[in-house]
Amino acid sequence: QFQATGVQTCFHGRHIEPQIYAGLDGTNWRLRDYEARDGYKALRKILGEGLTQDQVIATVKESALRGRGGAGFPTGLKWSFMPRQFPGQKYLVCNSDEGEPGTCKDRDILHYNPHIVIEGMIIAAYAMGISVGYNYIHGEIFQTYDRFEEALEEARAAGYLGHQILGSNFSFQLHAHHGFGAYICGEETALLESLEGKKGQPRFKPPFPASFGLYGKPTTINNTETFAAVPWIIRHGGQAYLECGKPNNGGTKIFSVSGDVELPGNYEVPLGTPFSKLLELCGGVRGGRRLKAVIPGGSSAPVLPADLMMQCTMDYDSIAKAGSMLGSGAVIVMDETRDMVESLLRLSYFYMHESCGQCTPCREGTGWLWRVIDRIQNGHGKPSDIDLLNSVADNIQGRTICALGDAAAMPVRAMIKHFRHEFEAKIARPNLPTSDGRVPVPA
Ligand code: L3W
Ligand code: SF4
Repeated sequence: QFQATGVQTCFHGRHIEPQIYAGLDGTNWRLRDYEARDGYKALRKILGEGLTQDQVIATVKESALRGRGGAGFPTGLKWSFMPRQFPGQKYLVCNSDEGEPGTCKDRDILHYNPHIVIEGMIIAAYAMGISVGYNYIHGEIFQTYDRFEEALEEARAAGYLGHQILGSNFSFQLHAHHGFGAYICGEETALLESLEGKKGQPRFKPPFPASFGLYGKPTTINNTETFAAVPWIIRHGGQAYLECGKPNNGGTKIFSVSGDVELPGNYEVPLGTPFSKLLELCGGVRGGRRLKAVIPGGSSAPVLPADLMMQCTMDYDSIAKAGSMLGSGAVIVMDETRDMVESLLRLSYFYMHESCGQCTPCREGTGWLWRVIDRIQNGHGKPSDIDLLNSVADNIQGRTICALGDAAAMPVRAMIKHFRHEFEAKIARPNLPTSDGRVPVPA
């Protein structure tokens, strides 16, 4: 059902062209098609005009591009962390291990427009003086992986990748690496461990990958969509990109809209677009029902009730102010028929299943959360269970090696904060039918 939808949006009184999805129909992904859409012109501009590393990084800083993988960290700032005069090997890594429930944008970028990621990575490597890069692609997408390998071959054959790119003194080797489908390998340090051939478990941070990354060497890791934004920024300038969005939130963003909407799909719109406008683009709530709640940034982001969400614009600052996160941009829409306890049960199962088991609060706590929610959902809940859930969440959040622990705890606290009455109702009337019509049999 999902379509790559480059939405042309009138915003701030101006038309904003989609920058990543423009003109894509699923067949025009090859090098010649990409070149016809101004592909590799940004790289040619840099090499032809002899732009310095500092100039490229300054342009990216000016654009206010923020990491599209979930954290929203300023990209230009991250690039400036890379030590210039480091005597050994430095690495560039693209995190295409998209696994966040609700998120399906990176696989579509790679599938519909692989060269835009390759060009973005070449420019990043140039800016940071890096000669080797990897794209770590989620293990459950096979056709897309093969297509990316083909695109790499095309770029090598055309002289965009490899030794002395386009006759310059700049060389960059880029390789694809297929993961194995574990959610935790999308965490940047687990990804590095996996890339090194080890079990994919997160490392303590600091040290950050910028100083101790792949094989212990300085490494810059960015999300697929982040790299895909770079060629447009270089061609049009940092200021133009910034102006597409809003201050501190430059450019367009791809939102994977799923759940109870008429037209689920990937929508590229300017950051700062009102949520109501995005909902309208998706055909509105399915079946003309009323909106109940939205998870605005992938399953790790706290849920927001409809009235709060309708006041938000789709950007990092507005969603954070409302008490959630823009995250990776997966917008999960829930209509009035959704059972919030049941939805939380599904989410908590995911985090229990995907915990790498390295730290006790996450390994044990995610299982506790799931079991307590399961008993409430299935008619065995006790009045004290709601406080127990909050207490377990408190004992996970901020006490683990990586953000998966927080991601498991935050949705629980938010669901209870906004929909406590639904938990209380299930506990008070344990034989309330579930959404599939089943009547739980209490103990
Ligand atoms: C050097 C410093 N580098 C921070 C770097 C750091 C990283 C980036 C952001 O989690 C979130 C998480 C998920 N010196 C630095 C520094 N850095 N300080 O900046 O770091 P951080 O720790 O804020 O975030 P993170 O560990 O990258 C990402 C949320 O995203 N999320 C995840 C979605 C999952 C996908 C997917 O499936 N692919 O996108 C969704 O909301 O919960 O909070 O590079 O090294 N002083
Ligand atoms: Fe592993 Fe969970 Fe600890 Fe992250 S928080 S390192 S997933 S056990």
